[in-house]
Amino acid sequence: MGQAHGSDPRSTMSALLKSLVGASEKSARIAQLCRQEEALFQLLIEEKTGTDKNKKFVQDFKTLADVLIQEVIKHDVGKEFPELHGHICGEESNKFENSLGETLVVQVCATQRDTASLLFKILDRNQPAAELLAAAIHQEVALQDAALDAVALAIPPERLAIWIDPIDSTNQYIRGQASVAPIGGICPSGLRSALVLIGAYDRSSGDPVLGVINEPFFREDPLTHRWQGVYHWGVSYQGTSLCSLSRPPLRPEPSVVLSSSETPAIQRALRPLYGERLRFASGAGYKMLCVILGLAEAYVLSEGSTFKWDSCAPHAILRALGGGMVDLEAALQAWRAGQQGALPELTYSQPAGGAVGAERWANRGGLVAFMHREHLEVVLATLATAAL
Ligand code: 2IP
Ligand code: CA
Repeated sequence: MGQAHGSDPRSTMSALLKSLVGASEKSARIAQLCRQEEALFQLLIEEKTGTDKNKKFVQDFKTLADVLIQEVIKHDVGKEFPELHGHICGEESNKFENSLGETLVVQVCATQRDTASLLFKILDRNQPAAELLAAAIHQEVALQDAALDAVALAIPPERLAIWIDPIDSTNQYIRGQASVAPIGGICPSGLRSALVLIGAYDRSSGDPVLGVINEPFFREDPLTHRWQGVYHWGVSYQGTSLCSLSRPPLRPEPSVVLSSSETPAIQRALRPLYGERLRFASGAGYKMLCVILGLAEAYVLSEGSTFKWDSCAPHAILRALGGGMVDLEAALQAWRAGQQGALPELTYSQPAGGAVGAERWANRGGLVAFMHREHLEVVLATLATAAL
């Protein structure tokens, strides 16, 4: 147990929740900084052409932003909770090769100066960029959140493990417009869908337990043009549910949110159910957030194109609000077999058999994120009889 938190397990657990929220806030600031500061934004959008294309590193600054954020979360949370060491994982590897062919390990160093000099090497001697990033990485984040302070929970951190998606919807993060008009409350594309996702799951059951979703690009201040973010959290553990949001109602005219690359067969099958309220949006985490906020009754995905780090945090929040996330293929199989009681939810501790690399952690059967069980049943009943 982290020494700083005394022996009361409830204070340890709320300290973990606070630590994850704090890490998401720092991550959001780094993400905002990379879009806001010219020295960093130029690196982010840089398209390599001609001979430069062969330079391995700089073309990957977008990946560096991801890796850095992931390392910051690992470092800050790991320092406070040594029992999580080796159990904080994410999408990215922290090894990089720079243009000189040196392999460098991206990490948070003991001091801001050391981090800046490591970044200086990684960033091909770009000092302004290295210093800006190092300052953001070593900045203290002070949370002022009475609701968070009031949380008392008893979940031993040594039973948990963590999935991080440092920036979900990377494409929109790099190229997304600052303001895209929402349709039915949902932004079809744009920066809004770039999110920081941090989820904790039970190491033995694989169930999602705790989730933090941070929206770094929630609103742009019209005067300063600076980004303002917002975060949401939820906990669901052994019958205890707590959330920063309240459960949205099931609307009489429900809507569904899909990936713009969802198959025509799924779109055809769902059209009669939703009519014009078939919505499209970028970002897997953002679509899950739309269900959490009650902007869509479901997010249906027929492909195995999301990963554990995409779904863990939103799934924990959905559960905290009485919703859930099922494996679409397995749920349809259960439904067709008449086993309609407990539908198979996604779990987070087991890699997919026979897969290699990132694929091991894909949600291979697709998914349905839902808030209301009765609505999930309507979706499954519709898809179970459709020609997919
Ligand atoms: C991606 C991102 C994509 C999503 C894909 C995720 O994560 O959220 O937007 O596809 O499933 O894995 P789509 O937008 O079609 O839903 P990342 O941006 O972190 O690679
Ligand atoms: Ca992702």
